[in-house]
Amino acid sequence: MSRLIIISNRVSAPKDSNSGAQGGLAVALAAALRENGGIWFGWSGDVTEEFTGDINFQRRAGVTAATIDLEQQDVEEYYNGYANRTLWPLFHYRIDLAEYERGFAGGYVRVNDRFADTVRPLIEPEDVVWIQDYHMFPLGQALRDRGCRNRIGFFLHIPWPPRRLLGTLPEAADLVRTMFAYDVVGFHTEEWLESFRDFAVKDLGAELGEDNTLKLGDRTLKAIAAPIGIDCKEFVEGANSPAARLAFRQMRDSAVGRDMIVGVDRLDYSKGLEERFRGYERFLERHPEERKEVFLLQIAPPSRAGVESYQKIRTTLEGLAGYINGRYADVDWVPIRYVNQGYPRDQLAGIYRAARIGLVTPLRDGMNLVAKEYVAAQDPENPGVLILSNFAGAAAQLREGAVLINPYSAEEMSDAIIQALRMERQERIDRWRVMMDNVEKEDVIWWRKRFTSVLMGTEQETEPAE
Ligand code: GDG
Repeated sequence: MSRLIIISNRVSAPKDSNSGAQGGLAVALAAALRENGGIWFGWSGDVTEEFTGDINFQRRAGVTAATIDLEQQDVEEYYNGYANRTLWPLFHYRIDLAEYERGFAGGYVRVNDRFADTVRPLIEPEDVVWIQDYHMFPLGQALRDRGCRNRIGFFLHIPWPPRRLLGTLPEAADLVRTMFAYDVVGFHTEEWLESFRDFAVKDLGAELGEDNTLKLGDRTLKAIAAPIGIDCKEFVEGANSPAARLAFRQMRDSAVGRDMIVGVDRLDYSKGLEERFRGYERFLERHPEERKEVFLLQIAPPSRAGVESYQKIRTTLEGLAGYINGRYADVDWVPIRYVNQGYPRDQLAGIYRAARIGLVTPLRDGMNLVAKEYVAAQDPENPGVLILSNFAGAAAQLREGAVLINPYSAEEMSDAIIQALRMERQERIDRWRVMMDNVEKEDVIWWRKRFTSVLMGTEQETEPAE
């Protein structure tokens, strides 16, 4: 079996797989690397005065991590800049927030070149290179320019925007052209894949071949949909661990007979938290009889604090939670418990399990692993209900069992909450079963194998469920 060289912005190989708030990507990739062997390469998260290209190797929880430090200017232009102030908002359909600065674009290319220069000597001829996410679009081309002839794949963890939206990015054509350096490009859903294909064909003149291939000049790539999953087995075990049981009991005790609705999201405007609070407020307004019967626990660990729009969303949410609580709270009841910190995964699993409703309502999300974790954590005899945004990638797989909503509509959210609260146990079990079947089958190992088998050319087509 070939070694995997995984390259992503940050190497978040866990120091201890059960600590703190980890991104979905981190959890998924550490599991993949433990299976295959190889190296995970990326930025350390540290800043150095002058870039040296020195690599720091560490063995962490069964994964070899190789990291480099970047300069402050790199962090501003590449990470806070192009990645998180240009690409992230644009790819989440927020052109109103996207900033198109030449300095950001230049910094982005410079850092990708730095990655290429430092990782290139680590790549052996038989290795398969797998590049992750929107921070690294041009890295494949930069490696080719340095003589790398290995199989190189790229996976995008966020949505791919429709063609005319992407067209607002000044470097759009160049960015997509460089992606033809990859052998395989993966997306979570058919929808993101189609938008990519649309741009490649209509704006670049790529030719659509058989078997999902696209040809541009002398390069041919294969573009596939491979929805990411969670480590379901591990998560179910976690949900039954002593820490989870304790968290479950504490939550139930503190709920004093009330139904809990839970939301767990990185604090990010794409997660639709403002709309969620407004939808929940509409529910409180419409259903006074339910007011003291429920509460919303929103866990939202802060992220990307160096980007202004994230500071703004934080302030907005604090104001909104305060306003809703001020308007509806009583001496013995608070409608929203809004928490800005992360919890260990096992504890989180216990919290999911104690919740009668999982409220996952992003305005746009590549996949959304919280939806799957919520499903995996449920008690099969008495599961809760997942309310899921139609605009999360996860909706393509979980649509049969979840209560799907348009997150922009406070009315739909309010109706869905009442529907979930009143849902009979048997319907909850039936809905949960279909979702759990998918979460179990299309888990993170399935995802990794689906992508790497196509990349290594050893695939036995396992199409994702529609
Ligand atoms: C990107 C894409 C795609 C959150 N709070 C705590 C905590 N978390 C964990 C969750 C989950 C992860 O963070 C979040 O994953 P998501 O998938 O929901 O979202 P992003 O971070 O935006 O991830 C997304 C993903 O990449 C993978 O491709 O699904 O669409 O945006 O695992 O549990 N974990 C702990 N404590 C917390 O308080 N331990």
